Amino acid sequence: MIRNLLFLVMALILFSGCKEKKTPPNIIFIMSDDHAYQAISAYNDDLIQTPHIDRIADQGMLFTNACVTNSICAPSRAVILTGKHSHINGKIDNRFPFDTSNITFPQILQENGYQTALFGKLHFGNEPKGFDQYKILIGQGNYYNPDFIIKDRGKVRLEGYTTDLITDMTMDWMKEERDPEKPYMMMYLHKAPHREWLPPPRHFRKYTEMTFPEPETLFDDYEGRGEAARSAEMNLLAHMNWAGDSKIKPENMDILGIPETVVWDKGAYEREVGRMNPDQRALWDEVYDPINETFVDNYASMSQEDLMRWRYQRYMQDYLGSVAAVDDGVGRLLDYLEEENMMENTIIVYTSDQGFYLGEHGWFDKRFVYDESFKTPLIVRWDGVIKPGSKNSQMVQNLDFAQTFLDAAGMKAPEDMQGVSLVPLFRGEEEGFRDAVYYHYYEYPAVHMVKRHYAIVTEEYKLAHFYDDIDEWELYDRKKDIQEMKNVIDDPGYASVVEDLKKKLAEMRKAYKDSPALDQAYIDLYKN
Ligand code: SGN
Ligand code: CA
Repeated sequence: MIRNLLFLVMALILFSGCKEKKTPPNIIFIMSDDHAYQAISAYNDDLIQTPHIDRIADQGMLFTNACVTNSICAPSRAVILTGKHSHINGKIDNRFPFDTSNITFPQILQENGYQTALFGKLHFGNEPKGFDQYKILIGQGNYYNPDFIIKDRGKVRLEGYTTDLITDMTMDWMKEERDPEKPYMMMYLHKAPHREWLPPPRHFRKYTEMTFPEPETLFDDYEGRGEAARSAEMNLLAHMNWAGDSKIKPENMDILGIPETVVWDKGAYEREVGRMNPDQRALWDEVYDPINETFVDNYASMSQEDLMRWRYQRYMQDYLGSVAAVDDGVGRLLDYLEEENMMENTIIVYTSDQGFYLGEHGWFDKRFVYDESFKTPLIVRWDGVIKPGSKNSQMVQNLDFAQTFLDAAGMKAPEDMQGVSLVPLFRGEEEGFRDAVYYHYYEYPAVHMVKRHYAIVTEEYKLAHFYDDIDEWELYDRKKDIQEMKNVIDDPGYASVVEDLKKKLAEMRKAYKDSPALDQAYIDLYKN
């Protein structure tokens, strides 16, 4: 009897011991490139249905105010991996390679027993550290028949549609290379829906036959805003490529006498559409030739306004067809995880490297601190921790991922990381979360000509300073002017708000170790 009791007590102690030492969670980080939250039905169902991405939201948490620190591809990725702002990790723009002496969260996870892998677009100009396996696109990558760099194998060309290929390699790794003895952290990183927006053949017809609602600000004349908005080159009518983006064949541009928007307008078409194999090309021509023919027939009778509307529709058709393929891929991965009972103790994140303009303010692209590019989708599922179907409106940033994952894995983050762990938010504890975020964009002069600016954003206001070859401040009242159409910096009614925010912004710059001297150093980088 006593022996039995002793056995029971021992078993209980052992059992509770096991419970204490929980296995760190697996982490699946899904990120697409330039995926606007407006094009995810969990956020907005006016444009597209994304049933699979929405599944993550149904079972997890939808962040309605997630944002980035610097709205452009490679810098955003560097912020995510290092947990540090661009001015600290050094990756301020897409031009210069990532400094691999930075410590990244995958390196820390790997050193502490995680199996790590990365598939898809990285865009760093070099190969990543801290991964047991990786297959990365070269630079921006291509939509069809892409070249990849595979760890320890070098460059290979793959045949097929890139979004599907990235999903295939992710699934293959899950099935064949994953070590069941270790927790894993896997990054599944789509190139889509980045420019030039080429959908897969299965979505050609559906999306090109659709007509999409126009944003209210499609014809913004930038009058109520600043010089930076007026001088940016992101307008659908003025700056989008006719061949490269709208898929008008170069020879049809010649017939109609339409000049190239930029010198690489036709080149971008050749680079992408020209890459297709004969079978892919035949399917493409079947759908895109008639679009071209109708355009050639109608062009002479179209007003500038008609052309703007036409370009918006063309843009949405290809962009959303590309998004649909991402959603298909997410669905395949979720199905697999569900079928194999692998959802337990697994964090699944869906996000984008930044937001994107889908015709708002007449624009495409990103870069600005204005909402559509500053905000980014973020949806997280973590069974047993996150309440299914929950929403969170805190101002979380891509800066927070590194500390979040280290925290979830029970590891201490390096002192110099600058984000905040989101794990308490996952648990529903929102008390005392930050009340303002810092933003800083650098890539100027460069494609799209968006001027350098830094900003402070609170729930109520957005104060931005555009500098370098300009010195302009802008203030937006986020509650009263959701579309950010009126810069109220000179409105006397906001004088005390401006004063207060300028003070807070200066404090924030100091706290994050940013400074006028650094701004100047990064300007000088462009002069050498
Ligand atoms: C390319 C694109 C731009 C885009 C940048 C950055 N032109 O230059 O439109 O802003 O990349 O994109 S393209 O026609 O060559 O694609 S990012 O996502 O890599 O930051
Ligand atoms: Ca991007």
